[in-house]
Amino acid sequence: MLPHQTAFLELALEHEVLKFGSFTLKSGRVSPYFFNLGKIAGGAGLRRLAHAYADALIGSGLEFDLLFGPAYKGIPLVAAIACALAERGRDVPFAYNRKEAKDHGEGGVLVGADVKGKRVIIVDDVLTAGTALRQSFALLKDSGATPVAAMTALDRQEVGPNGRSAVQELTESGLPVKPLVTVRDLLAYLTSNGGDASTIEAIRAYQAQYGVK
Ligand code: OMP
Repeated sequence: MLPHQTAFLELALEHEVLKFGSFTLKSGRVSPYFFNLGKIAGGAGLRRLAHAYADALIGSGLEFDLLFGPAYKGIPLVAAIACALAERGRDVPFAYNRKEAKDHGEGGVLVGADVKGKRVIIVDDVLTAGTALRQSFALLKDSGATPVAAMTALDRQEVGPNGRSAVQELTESGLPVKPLVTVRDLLAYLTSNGGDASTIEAIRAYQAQYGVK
């Protein structure tokens, strides 16, 4: 694992971003773990998180002009990542969306830097079936931007009801996904850092049922 991946998992466990138990997901699946990046809700934690994303973005070699944060969790993320990139000498504009269109003032659903004609990285928290990312992809394309990739903190590496991997489907539709970590990285980390054996086993069993092979 790369240093920023380990740093991110340490941060996530410290802030209880990862919870273990029994959770019903958007898909209706009952998962033994849940990932809630909203638990990082303070300056020091957010700064560490932003630097993990910045490391991953720089390490990816992707070329981009703008960061896009889908409402709501993507909004503080893009703002903080833009600050982290600025600390490294790269001034990157960012934009985000409103969930409901505004019909007065500046109007519309997009806020922040103009996305038109820009190569955009979509920054989000967690990917299960990719529904949220697909919506952002369509919104950006309709607004004249070129989404080049999505970066999420966690890829749960699940297959959809059709048995296909969400990441594979997104990649095929033109949106490669770069996660900070995958659920396999999480399992490896828990296994080598004294994670609870029954938790590890429950996540493994869940992955065997719903995960990519
Ligand atoms: P997809 O849009 O299906 O990729 O799922 C991402 C969304 O699922 C997130 O934006 C959350 O609303 C929710 N979610 C989590 O936040 N954490 C998880 O561990 C799992 C889910 C989920 O419901 O799949």
